[in-house]
Amino acid sequence: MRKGVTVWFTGLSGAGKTTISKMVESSLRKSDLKVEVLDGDAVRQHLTSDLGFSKADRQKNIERVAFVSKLLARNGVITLASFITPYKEMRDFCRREIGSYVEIYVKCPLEECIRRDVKGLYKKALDGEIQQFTGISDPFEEPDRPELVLDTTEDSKEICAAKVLDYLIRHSYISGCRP
Ligand code: ADX
Repeated sequence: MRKGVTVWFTGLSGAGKTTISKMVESSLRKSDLKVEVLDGDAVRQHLTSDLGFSKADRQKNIERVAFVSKLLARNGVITLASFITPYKEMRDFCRREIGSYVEIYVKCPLEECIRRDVKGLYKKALDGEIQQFTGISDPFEEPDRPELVLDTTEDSKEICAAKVLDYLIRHSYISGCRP
């Protein structure tokens, strides 16, 4: 059985984590690879709906996802996990716990995320309607040793997805893949 891997997308809300992971997912599926997507907004509606955004709750959120990712990896699945994962200690936990772990920093300046404001949450956070919002009233510690950095202000989503696939091929997680 092929070795599973967790591709962990970290970055600010609106940076492009979900968009890129969906593109990677579709390419992997076309190549008949076993793939699963775990995404912050969806996971928080189901697996972690009891949790909020305090540091302790974010920690629990990430711990549960890491646990599921580990089970999937054990069964040869490529898991694409998209979570802000704002604290270094959380990402270090994932790396230790999951083992087969590729960290991808989806980089986008805060000003650009605020400009995009896809979900309208930055406006609410800036207006004080949402507390503890990452980048506004809660920290985001930049990753210091990600396997890959994707800059979504420089590269298109297609190029970003291609860079992820290329990384997975070069490190023998997959043998090839159609874009
Ligand atoms: S994490 O910090 O625990 O990794 P996660 O990725 O699951 O966060 O959830 C982030 C998503 O929840 C955001 O993209 C946004 O849609 C929503 N959200 C709601 N409130 C907040 C908040 N206070 N901080 C960050 N994201 C929030």
